[in-house]
Order: sequence, then C-alpha cells, then structure tokens
Amino acid sequence: MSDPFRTRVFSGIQPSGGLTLGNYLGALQRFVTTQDDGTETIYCLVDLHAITIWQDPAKLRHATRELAAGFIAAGIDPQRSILFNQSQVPAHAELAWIFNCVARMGWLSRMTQFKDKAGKNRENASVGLFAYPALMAADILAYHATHVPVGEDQKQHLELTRDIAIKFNHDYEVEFFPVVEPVIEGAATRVMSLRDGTKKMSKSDPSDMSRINLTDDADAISNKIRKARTDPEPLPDTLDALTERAEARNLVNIYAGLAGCSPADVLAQFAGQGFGTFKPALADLAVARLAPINTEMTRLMQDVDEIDRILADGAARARAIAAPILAQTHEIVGLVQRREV
Ligand code: AQP
Repeated sequence: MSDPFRTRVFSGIQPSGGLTLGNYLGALQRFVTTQDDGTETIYCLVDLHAITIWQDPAKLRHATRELAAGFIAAGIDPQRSILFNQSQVPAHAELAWIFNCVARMGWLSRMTQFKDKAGKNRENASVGLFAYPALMAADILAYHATHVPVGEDQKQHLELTRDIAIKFNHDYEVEFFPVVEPVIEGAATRVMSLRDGTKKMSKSDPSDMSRINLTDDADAISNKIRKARTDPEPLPDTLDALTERAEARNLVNIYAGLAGCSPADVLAQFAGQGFGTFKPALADLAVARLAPINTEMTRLMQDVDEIDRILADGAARARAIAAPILAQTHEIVGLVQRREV
C-alpha cells in the first residue's frame, strides 16, 4: 500500500501503579526525544486499559495524576505534545468495539500478555483483559498514528494492531487505516526485575525491591541497586559473555540506558571490575538521572487542579483529531449517523 499518512507518533502508559525505571527507559525517555525532534506526538494515560484488572478507584485517580506529573517532569511539554487520559476521549472505546468485530478470537488467544496476566485461572479473567489489544489498536488508529514507541513487551500487541488495520482495510476495500511501525530502540527496551533477571520489571510486581520507582528517593534507589541480585564474577569485556548472566546483563543495560551509551561502551569502561565497584557507579548515575524527575513530580503533584486542566486541554485536542476519523469509520462500516440538516 502506498503511504498517504503523515508521520504522527502515539503511545501510552497505564496508570496501574507508579512509573518504573522500565517504563522510563523503555518508553518515556524516548517519548521526550521524539517530541524534541519536532515530530507530532500524542501521549495517552491509558486508564481504560488499567481497569482490565481491578483498581482501587482512589488509587487509580491518584496514579493517573501522578503519571501525568511523571510525563511532564520527564520532559513532556503539554503544549507541544498532546497529553491526556484515555477515558476523556470516547472515540477510543467506540472504535475498540468496531475492532472487536474485526479481530479474531484466535488472534487474541495467542497474546502472551493475556496468558501471563490471566495466569492459570483464565475463566476468571475479565473480558476486557482478553480484548485489551483491540482497545490498544483503537488508541493508535483513532489518530491515524504511524509510529508507536514502546518497549519490547508490546511488540506482539503492535503486530496485532497491524493485522487489525490490514483486515479492516481489506474487508471494507479501503486504504483507511495506516499499518503502524513499532519503534523499539535503545539499550534498555526490556528492563528486567532486580530480583529475577528472567522477569520483566513491572509496576504491578508484588515485590517493591524488584523495581525502581520514579518516586523513589536517592536512598531507596541506592539500596535497591545494592541489593539487586547478581553473581560473584567480575564484568566481562564482551557482550557474548553476558548471555548466561541475566542479572548482570540487566544492570549493564540499565547503565547504558541511563548514560545514553551502548552496553559495549559500559563493558569497555567496567570490564574486569566486580559489582562492588559497578553497583555504586550505577546507583550514582541512577540517582543523578532520576532525582530531578522525582523532585519535579512532587512539586507538580501539589497542584492537582493544574494537572486536571492540562489533561482536559489535551483531551479536547485529542477529540478534535479522533472525532472525524471515527465518523469516517462509521461511514465505511455502514453505521447510519445523524446528519446536519
Ligand atoms: N520492564 C520494561 N522494560 C522496558 N519497557 C517497559 N515498559 C513496561 N515495562 C518495561 C514499556 O512501558 C510502556 C508502558 O507500559 P504499560 O504501563 O502500558 O504496561 P506494561 O508494559 O504492562 O507495564 P508494566 O509496568 O508491566 O505494568 P503492569 O505491571 O500494570 O502490567 C510500554 O511501552 C512498555 O513496553
């Protein structure tokens, strides 16, 4: 298909807890550089996704505002980017319904995130958790977004977004929805738990020691890095030698992500040194990068009305883009709409 769509970046993060270092390195840090490149950027706090697993209402409201504060503290400018929470723009849920009718049960059944989050008791998982990727496709395609920066874990969902766009275009004989490009880049596209190098660092992991939160203070960050699981060997001088050392590899990748260099550069600097040297260096770097964000988040959270005003303004701008795309979708599908007379 020819590419008639202008470059527009969309991405989101769930307010299902506080921001982690994984969210920061895998997503947020890159959201800022994309905005600063001058690309049109739309960033969404995906609260409708968060409730696919039960959330305490007061905590959800707090987490949504804190997430907005985290975006702004990390460098998202709500004038240059559109920043809003998903539930304020009805087009997401409306388009998701249409995509529920395009996506196939078999496609959704293969999603590893559903399998992981539903666990053994799938019969008891919410229908929303199963349909999550169709809502994610709607988030993106409601804006005709062309590029989606995400961490490695979202790759499969983005492939499904592409499949939905292709099937919709095919079934209705149109070239209406763009086939989006995932943007998975950088040294830390998959930050792992500090307690288990085979598990993703996650905001909903029951162990707080498994992750660094953007709200952690300097002491907490240093303590978590000091206690991070590692092995007794010194750091090697090649990446290949880290293949079987998941925890060591993770800390090297985190260092590279925070320093803006490659894991090979990190090894060039620290090869032959043990974790007694490397961990304090990593802790200093993490504190230097994250403490200013933490301070700014705390300041922003003192004016919740201002955060709500920013989200309402972003939502109005988002609705203005999504509404005509949804109306055209209705027209293509054959849903009769009220006409102006
Ligand atoms: N560990 C990670 N490493 C790199 N990137 C990550 N992302 C999440 N965890 C890591 C990226 O952050 C963005 C937002 O993710 P999300 O909040 O929508 O959902 P998630 O991927 O399910 O993140 P969490 O922290 O694991 O949340 P919970 O625990 O609620 O499921 C995405 O771009 C994601 O790739």
